[in-house]
Amino acid sequence: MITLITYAPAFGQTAASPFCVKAIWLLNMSGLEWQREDSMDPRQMPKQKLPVIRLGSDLIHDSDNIRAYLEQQGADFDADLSDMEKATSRAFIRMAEEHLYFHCVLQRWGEDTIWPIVRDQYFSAIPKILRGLVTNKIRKTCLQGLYSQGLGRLTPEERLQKIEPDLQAITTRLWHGKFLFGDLPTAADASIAPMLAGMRATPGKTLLKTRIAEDEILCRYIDRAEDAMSAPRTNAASVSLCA
Ligand SMILES: N[C@@H](CCC(=O)N[C@@H](CS)C(=O)NCC(=O)O)C(=O)O
Repeated sequence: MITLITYAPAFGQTAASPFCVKAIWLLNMSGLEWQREDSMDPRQMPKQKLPVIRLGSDLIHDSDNIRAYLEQQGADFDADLSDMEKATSRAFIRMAEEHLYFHCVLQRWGEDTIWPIVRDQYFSAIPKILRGLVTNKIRKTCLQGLYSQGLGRLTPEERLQKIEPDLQAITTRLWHGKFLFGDLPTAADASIAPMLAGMRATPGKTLLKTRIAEDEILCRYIDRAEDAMSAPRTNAASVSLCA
């Protein structure tokens, strides 16, 4: 049995991290049997990050490696896609995970009015009296990383300007179907939709959250993706997905 080690649910999302939501959705789409184990502490994990799957004594880290493992087991998330679409799908996944993700992190960790709410949700296991001290260090390291990456140097207004063409690209694809590549969810949806959902679910009020929450096309897409991928597929459904 596959065990997914994932962050716990947060802010109405099935997991605090969009990468964990991606792994959950891929597992559900695969039709394989799996169970979840929640953790808020990735320090014992191979790269000190989640998600990870456990198979007996083996640990597979990184949602992309988890996808590859599920594909080795017979899942085909992009069965109906042409080679050209698969190439575009790969670029969309990178856009989600190497760009949209950092907007999501900055929205939660970088904005002084939002951070205390996020901190108390993520780090509730740390006694309140120590929480500020311990988490200030973690927050500082996170924000230093985003400063080096570059996005952390931008104001929320500048960040919104930077993400806008990505949101437009997603919207353009959605003119052609319910999901990014037609009427069935594919691997790209399991990466893009959790990022957008995470932005919309972030507590408080931010420019980015408002941008997503007021966009009817994106909101309907997030809801559709959650409906389609939140529940495990029966074998019959997964066979047709993987056919
Ligand atoms: N490339 C990895 C990214 C996973 C990732 O960044 N996980 C974050 C949460 S969203 C994490 O566990 N961070 C812990 C840390 O950096 O200390 C994947 O696709 O699984």
